[in-house]
Amino acid sequence: MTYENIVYNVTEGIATITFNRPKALNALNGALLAELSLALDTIAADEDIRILVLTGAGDKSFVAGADIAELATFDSLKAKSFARSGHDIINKLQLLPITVIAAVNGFALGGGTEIAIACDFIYASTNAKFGQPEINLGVIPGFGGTQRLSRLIGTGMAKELIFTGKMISAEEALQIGLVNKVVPQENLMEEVMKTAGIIVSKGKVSLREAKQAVNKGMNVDLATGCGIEIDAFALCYASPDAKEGTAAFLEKREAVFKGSLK
Ligand code: CO8
Repeated sequence: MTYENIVYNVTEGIATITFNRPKALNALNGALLAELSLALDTIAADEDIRILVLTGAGDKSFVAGADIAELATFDSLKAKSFARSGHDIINKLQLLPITVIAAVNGFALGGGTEIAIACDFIYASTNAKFGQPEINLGVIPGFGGTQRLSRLIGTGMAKELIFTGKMISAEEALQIGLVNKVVPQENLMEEVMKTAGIIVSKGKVSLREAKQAVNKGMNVDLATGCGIEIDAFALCYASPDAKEGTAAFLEKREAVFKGSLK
């Protein structure tokens, strides 16, 4: 399948998906979501891909939400199936065993914020704007915003954003812990790739286990979460990377991690 609504690239183990409907500020229509889903399947099946970066085409928008022209045609049943398929795709994104970084280069509204917060972390350009404006359309977030946003920034902040529908700047998003870093737009991909370059040299298994331990631990009590960590720590020793990492330290050399996820 050729992609028309996203651009998909892989360079040296780093995949990039660029949402590519700049005339509609990269709004998510059904065709784009189907392509995103397919690209995520391709990435999940390719062990050579170590990192995924998501960004938007153009200099104005990451993703300006679901396509409102499509939303306008929904009835209740269609809304449910659309929201469910959106959740399936965003869960697929969150469950990837590799690191996923959102490079938010402009508007990340509605489904745009919801995609970004399903990534492992977000870097934003100074012109980025975040928000859950669904309330202005007479609906609510439908791609996980009521759940992931409150887990990430707390219920009070999440409710204020969802109830008011207001947009916040990248600086405000930094202050509330929604994004990790804010940089001028021309430096955004360079900064993301710098961090990706550090992560790409680590072991695949330890990265997967660290990601899963944090993600699963978010939804359980502390004791259960610590149990998840104990199992994940032990599982790291199923990979040769644990031997390599410790030996490299003791031999005063750089570790070369070659462990496989399969
Ligand atoms: N859908 C469709 N088209 C869009 C969207 C969108 N979300 N956003 C922008 N566009 C289009 C505009 O219609 C316009 O098209 P045209 O040039 O043909 O008129 C073009 O993009 C440029 O937009 P503007 O002229 O409006 O650009 P501005 O710089 O003036 O404004 C904004 C930029 C502030 C981003 C403005 O476009 C805007 O408010 N967009 C809508 C943002 C929004 O409300 N997003 C949330 C959508 S709802 C959602 O995401 C829910 C997800 C889960 C749904 C599950 C439910 C079942």
